[in-house]
Amino acid sequence: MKSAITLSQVPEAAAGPFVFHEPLTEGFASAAKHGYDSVELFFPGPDFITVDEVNALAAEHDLGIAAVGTGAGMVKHGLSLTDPDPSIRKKALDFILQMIDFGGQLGCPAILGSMQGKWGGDVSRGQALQWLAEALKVAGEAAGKHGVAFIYEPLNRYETNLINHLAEGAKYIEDNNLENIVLLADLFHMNIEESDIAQAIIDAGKHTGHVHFADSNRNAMGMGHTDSAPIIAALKQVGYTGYLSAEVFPKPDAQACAAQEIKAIKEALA
Ligand code: LER
Ligand code: MN
Repeated sequence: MKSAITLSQVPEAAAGPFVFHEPLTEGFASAAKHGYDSVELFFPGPDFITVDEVNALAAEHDLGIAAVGTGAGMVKHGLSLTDPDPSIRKKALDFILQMIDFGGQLGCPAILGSMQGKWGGDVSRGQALQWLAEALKVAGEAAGKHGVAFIYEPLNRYETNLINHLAEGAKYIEDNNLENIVLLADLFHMNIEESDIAQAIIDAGKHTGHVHFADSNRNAMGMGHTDSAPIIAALKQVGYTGYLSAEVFPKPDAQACAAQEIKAIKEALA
């Protein structure tokens, strides 16, 4: 398993669970200084910066790119894949496909979190899940052209009412024959929803493709009450070799958070 840390450039997400919000040159330098293997990028959209510029920063600091988020499509542009308005759903999918291409050119997957939306009002749960599956089919194919997967993230109940558990996500992928879609095990969401985080990872088996390594309070691991040992054992048991990514609040400050998280990752993997 490899370490990653989040760099956000989205002003609307200034209070979100991302460690470094300063200009990218500083964020990359800080990630490298703390000894991370890679960065996870949260950008306003696919045109924020060129692929060449990101590759140059990665090469300069000897960092990989773990993944790119798509959440700005929701927090900045109000787009979701399950919006009742078909034109919004189309814009949402277009945004995601552009982020898949952006990430794909960097050799990394894109993540679907908040842009999955919610069901309610005129939209039934079944209808929303059908729209989501149709979009995931297209996204999985588009990602496959770049030789990467597309990452779907079950969220806690306060952020979506679609899929809140890893096992539900695994069943949804299988029932809908979704190819090239992997699940994101965000330990913060799982702490709220799962009865046993490690067992949930074991039950989801091969489907986990990315991990947000957050403690129970969404601070750096070691600052809450999640026991990471059985979770790491479960990830090893299912053959997970991907990233443990610091999608956490920058508390008490970004530098101390980054230091605590890499210490926790190293200890957990030792
Ligand atoms: C995104 O990775 C996530 O975990 C969400 O909680 C952001 O809204
Ligand atoms: Mn997450």
